[in-house]
Amino acid sequence: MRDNHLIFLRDTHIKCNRPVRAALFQCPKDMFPSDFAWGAATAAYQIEGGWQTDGKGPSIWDTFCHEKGRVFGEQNGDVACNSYELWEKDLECIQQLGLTHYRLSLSWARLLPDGTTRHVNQKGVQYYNKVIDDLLACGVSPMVTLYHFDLPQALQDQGGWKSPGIATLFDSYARFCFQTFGDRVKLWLTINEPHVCAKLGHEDGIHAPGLKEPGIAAYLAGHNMLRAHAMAWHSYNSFYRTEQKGAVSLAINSNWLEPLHAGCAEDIAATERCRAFTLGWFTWPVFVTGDYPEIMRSAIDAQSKKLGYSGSPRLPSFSKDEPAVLGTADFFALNYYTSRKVKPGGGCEKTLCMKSDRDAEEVLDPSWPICGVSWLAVVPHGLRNTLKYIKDTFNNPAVYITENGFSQVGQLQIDDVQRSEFYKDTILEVAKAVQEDGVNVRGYFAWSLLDNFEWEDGFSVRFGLFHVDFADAKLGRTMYQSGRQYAKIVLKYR
Ligand code: PNW
Repeated sequence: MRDNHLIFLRDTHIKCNRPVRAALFQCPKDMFPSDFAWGAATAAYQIEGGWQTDGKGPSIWDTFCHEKGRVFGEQNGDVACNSYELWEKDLECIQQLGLTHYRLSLSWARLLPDGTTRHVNQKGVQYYNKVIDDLLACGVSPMVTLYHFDLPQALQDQGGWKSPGIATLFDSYARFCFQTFGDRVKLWLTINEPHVCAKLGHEDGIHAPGLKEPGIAAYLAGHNMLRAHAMAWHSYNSFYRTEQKGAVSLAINSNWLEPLHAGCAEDIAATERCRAFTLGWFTWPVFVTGDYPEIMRSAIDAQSKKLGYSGSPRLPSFSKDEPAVLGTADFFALNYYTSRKVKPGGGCEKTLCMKSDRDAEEVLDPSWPICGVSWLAVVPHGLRNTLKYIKDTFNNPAVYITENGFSQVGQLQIDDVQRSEFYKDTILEVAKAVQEDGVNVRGYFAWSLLDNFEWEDGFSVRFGLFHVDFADAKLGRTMYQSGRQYAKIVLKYR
């Protein structure tokens, strides 16, 4: 069994500063460290189905999808890939790819149906025990996300992420998971993409819980996510680390950002603001200062003043009486998909909202190809730039790329040439980041193992390395050409 989860914290002797060849397969085998994690990722709600099976409680995504008009084609994750019953099929896919690691998330409401440890659903525990044990038996290390967008509905009914009490409830859930699975799971992520969760769920209302409370709720929800994350990290650190010897972080999504016009002072300033309100929002507290970026706070305060807002501060402060948020990541987990050019503007002048707080508009460069979904411009070198930025800004942390991918929409193409090329091009950029920029990249996880429920886009957007035939009750999995390509890469470099 490859049991390399600990080495990454101490061992950084990657041979670097070598020029990288123009084509990935011309690069030598030791282009990546020998213990590099080659993985694919999924999330519980997107694949599991079994939404009411064996005592699972409802989550906010169950509720959201069952409301009219929320999701493309009124689709939902009731069945999805049915990984709850077909896990062994997923395991076969993982083995066909030759992965060293698999990133999955736990459904909080499957383990704790009402969100609290008062009632544990043993069937849920058994399910994840089997998944973890099967992976280890096949020599695959699990990376486990505790929270990937699917809050137990019972906790939403008590205020969800807007309620301060959510942090201690999350901490209890996290401790339960460390206690139950931590003997075998050595890589943990607390919360996936707090930025997407907070903004899409509480500002834009396009993700569950579907709240549209612009300029207020997202900052509050994000704040409580950071408090929850910090408490869970401290719990691990105090009670589990010595014995279990794992590592805990949170997954940060970030676009690569550049000023629309390279020399333009306004565009440069807008880019800085945009970065502060996206990547900075969750990384400054955890990695840099223990508080939000100064330009974020001052922009929000100025806007509150301008619009005569007199409620409590929209961007909360961290209390000195709670576990510190600074220093609560054992590695940097990056979800990277795309890039943007930035210029000032985009706000809704007269009303409170995040857009006018940040006064920065993201635009696409017409030279970037769009793949599948409209937001996903394909910019592989944006990943290298982001990795270099992380090295320089956060003091050279160990980095896992916990998600990266390319989607397909419309006509099904199993021979997905463009997506195959994408994986080669992108992983070449990772090699350059390692070799030429000396970034301590420890792993790469493709999003996603399977075509799955792509949130508000339902099943219309396919990110899988395996196609899933949702029209057939058997939900057969078929490897895409991009899956074969990724398997070739993994085989050469693992
Ligand atoms: C991530 N955006 O979400 C999630 O972690 C996955 O669950 C999801 O399937 C994947 O990316 C692909 O979308 C994102 O609007 C959602 O920029 C939205 C954005 C980015 C990432």
